Amino acid sequence: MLTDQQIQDLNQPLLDDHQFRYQFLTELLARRGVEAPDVVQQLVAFQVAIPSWALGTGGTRFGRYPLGGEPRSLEEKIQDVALLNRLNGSSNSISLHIPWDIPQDVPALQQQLRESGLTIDSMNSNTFQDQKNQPYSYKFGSLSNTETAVRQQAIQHNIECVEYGKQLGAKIHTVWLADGSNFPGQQHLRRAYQRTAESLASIYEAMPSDMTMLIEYKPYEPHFYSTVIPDWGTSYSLCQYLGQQAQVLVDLGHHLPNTNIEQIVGRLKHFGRLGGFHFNGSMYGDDDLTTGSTKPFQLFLIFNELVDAAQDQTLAEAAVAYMIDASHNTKDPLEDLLQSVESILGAYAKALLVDRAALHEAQESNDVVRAEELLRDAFLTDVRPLVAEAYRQAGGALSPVAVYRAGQVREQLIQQRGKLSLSTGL
Ligand code: PSV
Ligand code: MN
Repeated sequence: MLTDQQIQDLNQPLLDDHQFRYQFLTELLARRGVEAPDVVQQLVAFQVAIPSWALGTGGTRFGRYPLGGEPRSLEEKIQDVALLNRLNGSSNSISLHIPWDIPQDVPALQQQLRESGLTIDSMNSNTFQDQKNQPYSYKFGSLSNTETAVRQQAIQHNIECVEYGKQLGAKIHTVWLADGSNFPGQQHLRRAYQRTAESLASIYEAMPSDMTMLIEYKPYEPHFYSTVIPDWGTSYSLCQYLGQQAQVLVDLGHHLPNTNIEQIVGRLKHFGRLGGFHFNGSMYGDDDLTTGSTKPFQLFLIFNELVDAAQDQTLAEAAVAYMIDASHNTKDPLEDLLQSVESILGAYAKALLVDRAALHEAQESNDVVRAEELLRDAFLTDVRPLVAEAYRQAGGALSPVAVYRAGQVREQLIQQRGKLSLSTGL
């Protein structure tokens, strides 16, 4: 499957054009006082984790149209992420969802990860589905359930994930709760929150001191009247209750239309509570579209906040774990993931071009037009040569999707794994 040499060979016909465009942009940016190689270096260092559940074809409740060659095991999922990482050099870790990805042979898995140059990013618990042979149902909630036994089962499941995480070297345990209600009066809203906080505290206590708990929020789905953790404020309050090892996770698709997500990012950075990010594209809700496909300007504004905070000496340095969280119903999942990473790197590159000193001056003097133009100027710059150069310097493909297609990867995967192979996930 696509050797490094093949990737380099497939780069050859694109190299001349790339060098011309990169050189031109380098000169253009130098006139503005921006060193292109510095930006490229930051792009090379930027890594976004791939979730194990995004490697197969996703579906909706109406149907699923698998395209074949999906990974049939955790080992094959790791192979797919390793391939993505060889193509773009930007995806050096994988997130696992338990029980979809229960490791069977931990030492063998560790070896495979080492050989592939990958690490485990986060462990994700699943109390949004009932599993076979599970004594209690999550129909009426998990960590917030009215029944102690159900809550205990959900807590135990989370602690099991923490244990797998410890074995595999994961430093993050992510909790997304589907808990909520469908009808007014169904759930006592305050008591459901209180039970959730107490359950989370039991999980928090089981974490080692170098592990972070990320608490993800989402306004609706699967419940349509109330969700126990619907917004960043609720996640933030739970983090405050739990302690320093708890952080808020922002999933781009988990906001109602027109929510100012960049402002949420700024607030959480201010409080030192932004711990993680799930990237995807959204038009209406949790749509799972390719990152940057519908609202590229919003993605840029989010990165603008992240870069601004990273460069602010008054803020404590705090790592943010970046991950893609999408389901691919229409496209080849691997192509979709390559496109997503490219959009993310592009938005990051543009945010790095913003003249922060000038922006600060414009903001302080209330020069609205100048401030907006400074952002537009960065956003409208074609940064694709910078992203391609970052891929090249990381030993990857100048155009990952083109090389993936030219190397006939999907065809080979179908041949190896079959037309009907199915991956675990949603
Ligand atoms: C829920 O919609 C979510 O965003 C959570 O991160 C889950 O872990 C993931 O999607 C997969 O269901
Ligand atoms: Mn998510």
